[in-house]
Amino acid sequence: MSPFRLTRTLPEDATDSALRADVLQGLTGNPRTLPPKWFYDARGSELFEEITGLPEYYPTRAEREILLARSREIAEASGARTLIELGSGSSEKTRHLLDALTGLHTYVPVDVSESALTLAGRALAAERPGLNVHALVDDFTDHMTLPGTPGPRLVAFLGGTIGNLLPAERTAFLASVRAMLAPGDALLLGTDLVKDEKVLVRAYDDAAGVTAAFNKNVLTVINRELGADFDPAAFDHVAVWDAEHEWIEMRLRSRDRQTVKIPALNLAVDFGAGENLRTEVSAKFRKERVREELDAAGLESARWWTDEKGRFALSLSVA
Ligand code: AVJ
Repeated sequence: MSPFRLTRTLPEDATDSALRADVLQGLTGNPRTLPPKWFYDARGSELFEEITGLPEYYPTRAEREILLARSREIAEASGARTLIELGSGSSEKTRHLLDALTGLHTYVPVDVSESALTLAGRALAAERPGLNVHALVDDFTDHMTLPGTPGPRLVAFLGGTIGNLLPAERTAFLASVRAMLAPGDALLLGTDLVKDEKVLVRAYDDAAGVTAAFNKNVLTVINRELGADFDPAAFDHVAVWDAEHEWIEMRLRSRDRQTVKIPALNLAVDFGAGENLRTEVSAKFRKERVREELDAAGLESARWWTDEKGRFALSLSVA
């Protein structure tokens, strides 16, 4: 049994005040929006796990294929003694990387979900004698404080979650990652790639309706946390491809005119019939754009791998 430590940088009530601020800002704006991070309560995380196994949702399988084939190369290129994983969740895909990183001293999973970190972190520490697991409860889109661990460091941001950030947020995020790195450290980034529109839309609007349930779950979160009276059945799940921005947009479309009350915010929100609430942007990338954005952040692209079908990419860039 190796050491397992958990540090909470995020104050206990940060989640609550951030949710209030996000809901207030997002539902009073035009168009109405909600940030995707609020999908992931226990039920939402369960639904996302289910999504990753759907026939239409290829990104998880494509990324796993790359990790399986390339973990050794990634390990050799980075020589990492510390692996920091942003948005680690269940740490499931990371196992291939952990197996390949033979000189690894410390694994730092970072997530806003303390329960996911404790579960995954304890299991890993038990399985891997000699590996220090130092979990961090933190919001990696804010400024992060990392424990002092030996370099070289490898920061992994997998799953294509960078696509949830809007372009300006992405620029700020990459700059903050760059600021955590010393010369010789590296970033391993997972990005979903631009492809046929039908394939993309199906991945976000599956036949079994799991993504629809995942999308509507954010309303349940707001009902529970802020005492709101959203009726999930009064909204339709919508997934559209925005060709100009090259992103998938998930929306909840109000079926009829309705007013939703949010007592904790002293707010009543009117929705017109057919009015959209944007709940997620999932940007898709091209190789040149990934390279440009990394470059602009002061990260030099070193390697680029895709799955056999060219649907998803992992890139390794160095500080
Ligand atoms: C977890 C952000 C990578 O954007 O594909 C899955 C979330 N949303 N189906 C994605 C998601 C709808 C997913 N990420």
